[in-house]
Order: sequence, then structure tokens, then C-alpha cells
Amino acid sequence: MRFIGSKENIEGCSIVLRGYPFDGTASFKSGQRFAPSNIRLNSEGIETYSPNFNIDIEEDINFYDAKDLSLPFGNTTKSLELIEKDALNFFKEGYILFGIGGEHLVSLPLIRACHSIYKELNVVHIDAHADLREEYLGEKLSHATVIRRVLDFLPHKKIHQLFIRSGTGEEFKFMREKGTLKATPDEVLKDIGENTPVYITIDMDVLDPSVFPGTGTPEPGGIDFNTLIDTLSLFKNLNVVGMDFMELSPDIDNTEISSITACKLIRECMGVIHGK
Ligand SMILES: [Mn+2]
Repeated sequence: MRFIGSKENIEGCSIVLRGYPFDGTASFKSGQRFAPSNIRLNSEGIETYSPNFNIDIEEDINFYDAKDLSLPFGNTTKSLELIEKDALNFFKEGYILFGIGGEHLVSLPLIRACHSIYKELNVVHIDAHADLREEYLGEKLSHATVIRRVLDFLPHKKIHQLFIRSGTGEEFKFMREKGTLKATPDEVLKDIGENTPVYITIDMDVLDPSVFPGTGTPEPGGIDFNTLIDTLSLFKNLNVVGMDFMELSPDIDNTEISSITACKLIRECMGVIHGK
């Protein structure tokens, strides 16, 4: 099964959709590893046309669904290595990689691979959580530390966080002092400019749990669907070279509304990557 509207062959495609079904450090509720296959299945239920972007992902976008990367469950370090190597292969060939998680730690090897090709890379981090802890439950590699680990190789001026509403006092102090937490999407756009290569990572728990309950660490007080769409609409002016979509945990939401929401958002993200 492929994501609706995707091409059967990679030839002629500029965007690659790839599943990374890893949830090895999920600390509260897990099951994010089932998201990529669940998303493909539920994508059959959405339209291929996006009124927001006026594109049809089947007719206007050449994207290939490269299925899932096989991972050694239980071995975090090895899994991250394999993900990075896999992503690098796509970035090296000039493809725009769209990664589907999995838990948020998956973004670390994806961003690292992207940065090794695009030295001027900026990262836009859309999430409920700051993900800036130095370690979590004694681990340096965790879904709760992913942006801190990105800061190990990217200066803070290149990190732009949006809609963060949960974290430790220390994390919020860092965001305020370093200015990584932006007040509006416009501010992000202004800071980055139109030509700089950008990687956008979206943790789905940025949405309010009433909109998107199917995630491992739901956080009340989130944004609604249209706010996220409006934000993404602005970001089509950015030079997006990589993107990911993390933390759907389909089995937590038996209504499958979260899964459908995920599918629709992925369709809209294609519009963002496609650009103006
Ligand atoms: Mn989060």
C-alpha cells in the first residue's frame, strides 16, 4: 500500500515519502511505530486535491512513497544510525525527504543527514514540547531531548520553535534567552528568508488533544487544525529541503480521527514543499 497519489517509481520524482517506524524511547504511551502503515491505509479516505494550496497531489506533485525502513527494535543507537544513513542517501541524490515517524527522536538523524548536505540549514520546530532537556530518564537520546541534540551541531540562531507550551523552567529560560521560541510564524519567515535551506519538523501533539488525541504525550491548550494550516501556508515561501511528521500513535485514538487528520496534513505539507 502506498500513500494516496504517490507515484509507483522514483524516476521523475522530487519528493520522497519514507516511513521510520521507531518508538523505542517513547516514555508515556508508545505505538508510534504503527503510524506510517496506518497513515497509508487511511490516506485512501482523503481527497488528493487541496483547496488551501490549489494543488492535486496526484496530478501536480511527483512524490514517491519509499515505504518503511526496517529497524532493529530495542537498539536505539543502531536504529538512529540506520535512519541517518538512509536519509543521507536521499538527500545526496537531491530529493526532498519527507519522513514519517515514529517518535520524535527520529528527527535527530534526519536533521543531521540533511545538515551534512545543506550547511546553512535552519530548522523550524513545531511542537507542544520544548524537547530541550539535556537528558531524560538518564538518557541523552530521547524524544524529550531531540532539539537539544540538534543544538549539539546547529547554533541556536538556526533553530526556530513555534507553539511550544510545555517544558521545564530551564527549557523556557533557554528559549527566552536565546530567542529560539518565536511569537508568530511571520517572525520565523522574516528570520529565515526565502532562500535559506529549511527543515521543518512537526510533532503532531502541537495540535490540541481535542483535535488530535492519538499521540503519546497529549498536552492541553494546543492550536487548532486551521491555525496549523495557516502557518504551513505561510511556510510555502520557505526553501524547504526536508520535512517530517512525528508522534502519531494510531492505536490511542480508536475513532481514527487523528489518523485522518495526519493524512490531510501530509497532503497539505506537500503543498508547502511544492512552494509558491
Ligand atoms: Mn511533543
